[in-house]
Amino acid sequence: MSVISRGFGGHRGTPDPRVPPGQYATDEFPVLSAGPTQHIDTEDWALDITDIDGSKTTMSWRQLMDLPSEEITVDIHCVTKWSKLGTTWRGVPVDALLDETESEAEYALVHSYGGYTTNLPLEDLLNGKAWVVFEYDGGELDPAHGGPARLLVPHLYLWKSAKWISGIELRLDDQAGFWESLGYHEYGDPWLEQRYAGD
Ligand SMILES: Nc1nc2c(c(=O)[nH]1)N[C@H]1C(S)=C(S)[C@@H](COP(=O)(O)O)O[C@H]1N2
Ligand SMILES: [Mo]
Repeated sequence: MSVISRGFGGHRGTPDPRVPPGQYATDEFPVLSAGPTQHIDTEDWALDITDIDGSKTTMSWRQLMDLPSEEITVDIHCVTKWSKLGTTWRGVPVDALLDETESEAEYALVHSYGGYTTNLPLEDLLNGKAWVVFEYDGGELDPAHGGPARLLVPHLYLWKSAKWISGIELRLDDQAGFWESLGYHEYGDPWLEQRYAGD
C-alpha cells in the first residue's frame, strides 16, 4: 500500500506553516534594489565596524575569508509579499565579526556600498541570528543579490538584509535607515506583519 504525499502547498487551501501572514511562496528570486547594482572587487572590499566611541576596525576580504563560515538554509521574506523557502547561503555569523567589540551599543545602523542603510537592534545581529554571506545556492553571490557580500537577517523582512554591506555602525540610539525613514517599520518582524511604521 502506498500513500501519495503532496507535501507542503501541494493541496490548495492548505497553508504552508513556513509562510508568514500576507506572504506567498515563490520559486523565483526577484532582485529588489533601491539603486543600481554595486560592483565591488574583493580586493577593494572592506567592512568597517564602528563603536559608540568612534573607534573603528576594518575587515578586509581576506580576513573575512579566514573566519570560520557556515552553511545556512533559511526562509526569506520580502515586504512586497514574496517569500522564498529553503534558501541556502554560506557566510560568517555576525557574532564572529563583533567578537572583539565589547560594546555598550543597543542598536546597529548597517551601511552599504551605494549609500543604502538599515537599522536594527544589535541583539538581532547576534546569537546566531545574522550572517555576512558570500555564497548563494553553492555558488558565488551574484552582484545583483548583494555580492560579493551581503547581510542576511532571515528572521526580519528582507530589507534589513543589506546588500553590498560596507559597515556596521554600533549606536546607543536607534537611527532610521533608508526604508525606515520612508515609513517602513523600525523592526520588521514578518510573523507580526510589521510592514509599515505603526503596524
Ligand atoms: N544595499 C541594498 N540592500 C538592500 C536593498 C537595496 O536597495 N540596497 N534592498 C532591500 C530589499 S527591499 C530587499 S527585498 C532585499 C532584496 O534582496 P534581493 O535583491 O537579493 O532579492 O534586499 C534588501 N537589501
Ligand atoms: Mo524589499
